[in-house]
Amino acid sequence: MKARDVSGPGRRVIAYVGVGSNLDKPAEQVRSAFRELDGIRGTRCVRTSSLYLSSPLGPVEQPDFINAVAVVVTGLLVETLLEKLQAIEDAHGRRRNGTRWGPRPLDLDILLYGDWRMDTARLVVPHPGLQKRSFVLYPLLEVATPDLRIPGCGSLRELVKGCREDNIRRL
Ligand code: A4P
Ligand code: MG
Repeated sequence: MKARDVSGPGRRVIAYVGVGSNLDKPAEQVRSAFRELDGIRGTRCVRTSSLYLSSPLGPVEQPDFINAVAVVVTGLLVETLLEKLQAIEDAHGRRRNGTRWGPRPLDLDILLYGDWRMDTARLVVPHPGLQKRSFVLYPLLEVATPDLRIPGCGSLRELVKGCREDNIRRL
């Protein structure tokens, strides 16, 4: 892990949060998640992407997703931020029944947390799906500079070049 002390007073980190929903009025779920991100203690949601309609990725047959990316500035440690995101997912009726990649009213993933790299049982940052997923990279490109460094993967510009824009539609 590339550790940097963000616990001191006034320390702030820019984090990118992937937002996804494919149940119970997905577009509304995503818009309300943007507001709730801004309501997290010590955290501001400073930018949000457009919403994208995307075909489900993975082995489970399920409805199309609405995906987006939010930029937050936070004083929270990454583990605390994850807890807050999971509390928001729970408040949106997220059931954790062990089905990975199943349909969900709300999924909030920490895509990036500053320039951190970490790989623990609870958290992998950058999010492992980020590099290849069009429904993450294209909204990310809307809210970040193409020069953004994705730790361990090069620049956002390079990743987008290697990822076709099919299977998503900007709304
Ligand atoms: N976890 C580890 N790293 C992170 C991170 N960076 N951010 C852990 C958030 N959580 C992280 O997540 C399972 C566990 O991952 C958490 O308890 C946390 O400790 P989960 O949200 O409960 O389960 P999941 O989402 O089903 O699993 P996973 O592996 O996170 O799946 P993904 O990558 O979220 O993919 N198709 C389209 N078109 N759009 C989508 O948004 N999403 C998925 C789920 C599949 N297909 C999709 C989409
Ligand atoms: Mg997830």
